Amino acid sequence: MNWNKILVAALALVIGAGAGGVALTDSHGASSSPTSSAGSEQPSTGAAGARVGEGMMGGGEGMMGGGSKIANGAPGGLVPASRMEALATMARRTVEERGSTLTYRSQNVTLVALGAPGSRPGMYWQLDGVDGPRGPTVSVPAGASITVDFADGDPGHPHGLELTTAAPPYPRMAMMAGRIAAPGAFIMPVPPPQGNLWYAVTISFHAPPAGTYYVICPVPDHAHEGMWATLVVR
Ligand SMILES: [Cu+2]
Repeated sequence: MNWNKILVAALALVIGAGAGGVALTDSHGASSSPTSSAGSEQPSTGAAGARVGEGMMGGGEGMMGGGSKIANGAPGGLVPASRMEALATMARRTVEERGSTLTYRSQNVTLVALGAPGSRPGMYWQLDGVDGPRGPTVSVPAGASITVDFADGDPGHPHGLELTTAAPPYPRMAMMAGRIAAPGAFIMPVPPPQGNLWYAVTISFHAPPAGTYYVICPVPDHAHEGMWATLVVR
């Protein structure tokens, strides 16, 4: 299937039919297609999506349909902000934190990734309760099973997530740089919060081979403006 066309169409839906969608259509190319095996090993995201979303909006079955290899159930369920903040606090208590590096020793990694949840201005990730921009760095062991509990906590801005092979600095269309680093390591952008309810999506994937990867937001300009963090597989 034409992965890029589907992605661009879905992005346009989320972002609106404005300049962003047009620019994406103009700039996408065959070179940025993921490998044909992308998603073949990914676990059922329907069940995972329901973990955070608790089925409020049928978290696992998104606009792409249950059989999608890339969408991972976007858009996710609407979840109270307090619940996502509690998950982040819990994650921060269990991860080893040194400076802005968060180290997981276990093979089971649960990362809480919140899109610019309002505690500071600009485009940034908050991972396990630690704010970017351009950070923090998350370190996981090789072979880890990684679950990402994601939500957009940023009033007025859609956000998504991609684990990419492309290193910063990022162009405006960061999602067209590099490729998705592991099957399933992608979340289609979701709409901004509705009051105290945040759109949340959970994905699970296997850590890619040892190396350095980056967690970016695929919405145009966001990674360019600092919405990226580093994932080291050691
Ligand atoms: Cu974003």
